[in-house]
Formats: sequence, structure tokens, C-alpha cells
Amino acid sequence: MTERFSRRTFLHATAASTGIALLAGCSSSADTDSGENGDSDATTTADTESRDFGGWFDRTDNYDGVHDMTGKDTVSVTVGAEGNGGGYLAFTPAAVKVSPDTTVVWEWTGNGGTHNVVERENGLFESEITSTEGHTFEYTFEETGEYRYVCVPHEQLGMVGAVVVE
Ligand SMILES: [Cu+2]
Repeated sequence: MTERFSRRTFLHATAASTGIALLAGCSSSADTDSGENGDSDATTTADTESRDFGGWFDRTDNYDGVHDMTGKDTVSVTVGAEGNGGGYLAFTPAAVKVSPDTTVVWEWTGNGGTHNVVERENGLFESEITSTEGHTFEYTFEETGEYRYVCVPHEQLGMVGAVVVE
């Protein structure tokens, strides 16, 4: 009881004395619209966490943990990003975590030849196979679970991805 009271008092005091700093922090983190054009913005601001995909990403050299993008209506993943042997044979981020009913939009860079996005285990989605810059494919994940997908032409080179819905 005593501890809780003193902690609350402390938080109050902190909030009051650093009110300006807190406001500045809030506005910059909520300001996601202005960063829409930068790929790096989306990847660097997301929290990442480790997760065992049972060897799914063993050949994927750009896999860098699960990027937490929960709470968004749409999340974009780059198709034909640099990676997996020095070419443009990667999905970035390779793994994302989203909330139910989130639409994931895959966007082709036009690099690395032809790519596609295929969920093969249950046939949930399969995109066109194309090398067109700016091409997009989207799928809305309604139910929680772990979804894995591949680029069929480059799967053996590590061009695979995952969407975790929680
Ligand atoms: Cu590919």
C-alpha cells in the first residue's frame, strides 16, 4: 500500500516536471504519416522481438526478429529488398506482428527479377508473379495465428516471410 502510494506520487511529480518533454515525445511518435515515404522509418521505429519459427528463416539473411506493427490498419512489406546473397531477393521486414483485421500490403521495388507472395500451406493467398516496380498485393489477416509465405522463384535462396497475428 505504502509502496503503491509513493510510486504514484513519484509518477505525478515526474509528469509535472517533464510535461513539455512528454508532449514532444508523444507528437513525434504519433507522427507516422510524415514518414510514409521512408522504408527505414517503418523498420527502425518498430519494436522487434525474437520468436522461434522452427528453422523457417534459416536461409534468410535479412531476418532480424519480428517487427511489432500491432494496432495498425495496414502494414507494408517490401518485395525485392536487398538481401539473401547480395541481390534484391528479400522481403523486408521478413517477419511482422499485426493485430487481427490488419491488411498487409506487399509492395514491389522492381529489383531482383520476378517475385510473388504465396501462402502454400492452406492456400490463403497467392499474388501475381511480376517484376513491376510499384506493384502491390494485399491480404487481410482476420484470425490470430502464424502465417508463412514464400516467393516461389527465390524460396531456396531465403526469400520467405512470416506474419504473426495476435
Ligand atoms: Cu523473389
